[in-house]
Amino acid sequence: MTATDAPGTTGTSHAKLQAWVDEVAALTTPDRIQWVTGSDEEWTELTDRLVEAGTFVRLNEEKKPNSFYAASDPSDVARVEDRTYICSVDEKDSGPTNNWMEPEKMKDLMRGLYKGCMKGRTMYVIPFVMGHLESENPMFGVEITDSEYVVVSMRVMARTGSKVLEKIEELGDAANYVPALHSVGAPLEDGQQDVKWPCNPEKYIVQFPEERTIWSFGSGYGGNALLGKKCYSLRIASVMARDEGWLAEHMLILKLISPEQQVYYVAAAFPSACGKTNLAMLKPTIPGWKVETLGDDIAWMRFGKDGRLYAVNPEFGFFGVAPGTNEHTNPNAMATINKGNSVFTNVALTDDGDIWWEGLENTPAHATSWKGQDWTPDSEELSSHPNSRYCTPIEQCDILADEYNDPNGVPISAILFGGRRKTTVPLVTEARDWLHGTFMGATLSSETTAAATGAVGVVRRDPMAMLPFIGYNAGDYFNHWVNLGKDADATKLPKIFYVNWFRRDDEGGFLWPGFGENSRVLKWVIERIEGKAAAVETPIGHVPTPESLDVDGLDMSDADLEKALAVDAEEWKAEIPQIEEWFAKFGDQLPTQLQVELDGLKARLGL
Ligand code: SAT
Ligand code: MN
Repeated sequence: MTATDAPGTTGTSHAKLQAWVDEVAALTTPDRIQWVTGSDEEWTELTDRLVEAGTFVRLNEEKKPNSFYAASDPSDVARVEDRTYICSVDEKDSGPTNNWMEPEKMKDLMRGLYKGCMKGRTMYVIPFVMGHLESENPMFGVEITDSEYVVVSMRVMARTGSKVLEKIEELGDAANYVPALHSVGAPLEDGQQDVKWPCNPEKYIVQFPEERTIWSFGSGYGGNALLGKKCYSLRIASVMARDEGWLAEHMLILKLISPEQQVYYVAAAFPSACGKTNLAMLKPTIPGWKVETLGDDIAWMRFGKDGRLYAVNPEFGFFGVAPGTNEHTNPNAMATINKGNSVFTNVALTDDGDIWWEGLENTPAHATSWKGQDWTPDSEELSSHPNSRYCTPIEQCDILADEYNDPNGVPISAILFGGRRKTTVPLVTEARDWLHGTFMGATLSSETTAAATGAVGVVRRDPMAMLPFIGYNAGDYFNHWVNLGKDADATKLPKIFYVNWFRRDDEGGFLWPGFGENSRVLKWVIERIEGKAAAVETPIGHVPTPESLDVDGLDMSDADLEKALAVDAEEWKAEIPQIEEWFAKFGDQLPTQLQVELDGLKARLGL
């Protein structure tokens, strides 16, 4: 049997798409080809297959209906940034923050890996759209994968299936779709027994920006394998956005309703595992304020006819960090996952067929850890990997804003940048203008987390929380931000703020309680926009006076509040060489406007 005669469900009338699928099948030689329809029967068939293979454990129907537990290979638990490449034609277009290889060289290398890599497996073809199928210019993709886990997860995270394929066929050559090829890289010899989590020690996550193509090999983990997410909606989409004058950003989108029923939309960028999902679904502690959510990870922002910046969440689900999520930190996420239809990866499995993780209420007396070992509260090892995830449908979220379904998105009033810093960065700082806000974003720093492999807790610059996701030269990306501001009506641009929920006191404890209390910061942000709240001008921007922040009913000493808001000139002076070193990486690609901002900051610090 040749690969292209592999039995399978029907193909497509779209000649170019069919040709690509045939070409991939000929290279990867799957036993079967299945076009993903998105039907309920298909979900049942796939999840049954995963249960049979041991990849999934079906959870207790009463606790988590139609939900599944999976434990990955211990080596395949996070995005692999050192194996992630932007293979632009010209090396300069990927640098200095991305890995690069000549596109043809990478393709040769990867063709070698893909050759026969789907033997013994089914090759799935997943038509999907990021954003709305009804939008003016639907952002299609087609992912080919040999992983049922990926198919099931993609169904939660993106709009997939026959309806999407029909639209691609209807549009014919006018349909722009991103071909995205994924394999776990674990072919099966005849009669060879599969493992629960097939993957390959050699991994490549590759974007070809000019061709708008994605090739991924060797990993089954979310950000490496669900190619609609980071690979398409950030890396490839950021290139499209540069070319077309919009923004593809690593941002949550929330709707804030004041006691006077005024509505504001806020977008916020934080590095992975720094609380985007919690902020997106925040339950305000201050009376009369309400939050609804639109997205927790990605925002596509385009200018509307009225000159304002409108944001759309291209995703269809939440892929949230599990540990630390509970009824206090994120009651809305808990309610969402408790409705079921979810996949939990690398958490602990309880004896009654439910899931548990560090920080969740009702600690079980015994559970099976993500590594498949007995776990009790006395165990030294964690029950769940720090980057363990829940994957759950966004439409199950009780506080999902109606506007989520509007293909035109919502007009953004404020953009927050934030990182995880023990010192230096105050609770909230308002930028003087868009350019200063761009400088704040470009110099954003955060301590690394478990969301990527590598050391945790190391301070690194993470511009706009996009360091692992900018699909082109980061200097050009800064320039794109600068230019958007230059060309826009300044009065209509979102105001930019820099927040840090993670500042510590001398004993190492958090100064600010965070979570629902962050509504107090959101209130100040809105009052600044309305011209109502006071601020002190500091070398780094406008910081709240202690009186201007609503701390009514908050159990926090004046001294701690002052420390949380403090701008310590010595700490900032120590920050300058790091920023200079960071900017030096960009050479003449750094927009002069940002150098001018840095010079201004230095002058204000008396340097
Ligand atoms: O694994 S993902 O990249 O999708 C999640 C994250 O790290 O933000
Ligand atoms: Mn993310």
